Amino acid sequence: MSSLRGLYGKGEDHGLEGNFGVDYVIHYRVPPNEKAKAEAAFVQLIEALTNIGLTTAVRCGDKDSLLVFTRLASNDLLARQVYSSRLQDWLQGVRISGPGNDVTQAIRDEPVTEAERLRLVYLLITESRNDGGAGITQGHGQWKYVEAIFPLHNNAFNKEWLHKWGKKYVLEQSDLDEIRDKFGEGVAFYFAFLKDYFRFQIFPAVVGFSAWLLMGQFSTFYAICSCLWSVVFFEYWKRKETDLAITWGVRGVSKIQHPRPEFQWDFEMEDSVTGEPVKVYNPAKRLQTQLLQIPFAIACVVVLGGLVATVNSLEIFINEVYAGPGKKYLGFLPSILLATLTPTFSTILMSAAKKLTEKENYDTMDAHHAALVQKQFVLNFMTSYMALTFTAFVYIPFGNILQPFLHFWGKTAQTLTMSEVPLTMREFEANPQRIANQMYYTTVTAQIINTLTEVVVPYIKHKASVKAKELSSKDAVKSNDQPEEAEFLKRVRNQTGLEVYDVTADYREMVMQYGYLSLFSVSWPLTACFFLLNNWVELRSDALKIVIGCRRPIPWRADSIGPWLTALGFLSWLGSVTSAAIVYLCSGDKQDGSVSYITAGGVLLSILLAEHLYFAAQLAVRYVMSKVESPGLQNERKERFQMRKKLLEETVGHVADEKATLAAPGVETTEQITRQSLEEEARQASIHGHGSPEELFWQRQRGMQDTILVGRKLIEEQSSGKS
Ligand SMILES: [Ca+2]
Repeated sequence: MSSLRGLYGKGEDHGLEGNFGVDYVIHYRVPPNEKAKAEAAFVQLIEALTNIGLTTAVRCGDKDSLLVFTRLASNDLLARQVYSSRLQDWLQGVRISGPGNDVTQAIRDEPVTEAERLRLVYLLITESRNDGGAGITQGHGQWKYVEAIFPLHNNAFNKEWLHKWGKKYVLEQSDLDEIRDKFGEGVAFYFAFLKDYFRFQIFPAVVGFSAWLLMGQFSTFYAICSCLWSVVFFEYWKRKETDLAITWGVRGVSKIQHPRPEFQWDFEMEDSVTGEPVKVYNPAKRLQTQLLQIPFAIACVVVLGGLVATVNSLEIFINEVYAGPGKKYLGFLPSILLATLTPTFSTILMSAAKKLTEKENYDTMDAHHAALVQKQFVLNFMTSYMALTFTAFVYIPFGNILQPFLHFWGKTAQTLTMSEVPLTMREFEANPQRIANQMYYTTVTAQIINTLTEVVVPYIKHKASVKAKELSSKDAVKSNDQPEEAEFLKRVRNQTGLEVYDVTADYREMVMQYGYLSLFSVSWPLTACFFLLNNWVELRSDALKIVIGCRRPIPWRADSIGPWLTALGFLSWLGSVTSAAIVYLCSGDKQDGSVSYITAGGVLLSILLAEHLYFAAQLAVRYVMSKVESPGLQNERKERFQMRKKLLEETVGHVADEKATLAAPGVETTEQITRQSLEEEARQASIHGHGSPEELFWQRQRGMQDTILVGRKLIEEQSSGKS
């Protein structure tokens, strides 16, 4: 079979050499007071890795930790994994054509990408033993000392990526394909979405700019254009998403579910369709927990809504009514309150959301993730849009109902200043410009702050912590490194300290931005212009964030932007309602809150409400119906399952027979070092020279026993260095 590098397309060599061919690094913590336990678990770890066919090598990590390097022991194993995974994909309906019977040919026809290789190795490491993996679950149970399992950045590619995107104005499909090959479809879908979203924004930016010049705030023309735009964009993206999934050969992968290791089941039963044992958690119990979402949502509304109403009315009081002493400085008070209290409250609510989702105890990663995203969305919706909603729907049209609030603040101010003379107050009058100022803040100021906190701050923090570590442990760690490995090991230790890349956070940022555009941009039509600028930078700064601020993500596959599509659809729909309502309520001279006007508004709103309640009900029914499997669908599933099972048994059994003579590759490398083998090696070395640095790296520990011995020695040294 071709060499390891032969499996890849051209131009990949450099990256592999840069990382000595390491597939994954396992950061293994050895707490000084649990040394014996950690050592025993370390031995189990190396054994488990070796048994599934990985070669291991151990080096010293930073303080009280080891770095376990792993890579697939043989090309045959890689070929078998790739083939089996592609075959499964075909059987699951993800791939349109099967990989054929010849393993070597199949891989030659479609070279293995880095992302595919890394994903398969990750699955090998983490999948349960029943599924043929090592069952290593990071930080859980037996593996609680495993702090992280991550692939290493391909530096050559990263450099080129940043360089290329920095010079280009418009990104092409090939740019996305490259990301897909290196980081998997999960990340590639995000960049694909952002790229198209950016392109589409040119339209509202141009229309918005013209509307701002010619018509100002609250123009009906802009509202109509903006709504049409969001409908078109949403429908376009739905199609594009499917198209991309087909191009990348991942359509339907979201149906292949990965079991969640933390899932706790009540009992096992036989699946009525497949006859296989399935682990079941009582659905009634889950429903009970899910019902807690209602008080959660109410808590979000009360806490964040209350905060927004309080702080906003205070701000209105200070800026627009109050004319007493210290007005200049008091003006900052509401912003400070909002800036400190909002993150505090949302952190508390977010951790509640996480706990709640964990309690809901989903059996698959996707279900868990979707449930969490749903709650996050509610929370973000409140924190992002509350203040604007308040201004657009309370302050501008019905400013009068704020009087009691303003009165309250006035009294408070009077008490606080303890002055006998009544404080000077101005007559309150709602100012429609207020919403434009708020929009300016969210589109310009907040976006700049966001970019800084997203990329610059974490980078500086990381650099500082690296420096601090270097200063505190200058001695032991470095002196053990072989000179030719020192640079590499430094890089790896560096990466262990980086954050985990979370594509969800990036999606959330963009979806929330889409919400501002769709819900409120009618009150300040320049919105899209600034978002357009921001997103040109965002595409590049997010790339930079992955490269310098995060560990390389596990290259998961995806066939869409996942639960965010629903959020996008919801925001598009809501945008049509809010835009219409804002134009109606805020434009013209209808700001006096007269009775006839409010009745008219009430009528309009109730029509809208009824109409949209109908849509919501329709959606809900569709959702529920899609959960109930009809007999026809069940039959189809049964047939498919049987076909899959039969074909898998036939084909994989056949492949396994073919390879049986090669024996398990991991075990092969653990043979005892005999005199003959040493002599043979010396002979080989004298013929070929001493081999590449990559060979040397892996040959320092030849097999499982060596790695275990060296690891134990390192643990011993680290702890004796302490005492
Ligand atoms: Ca981002």
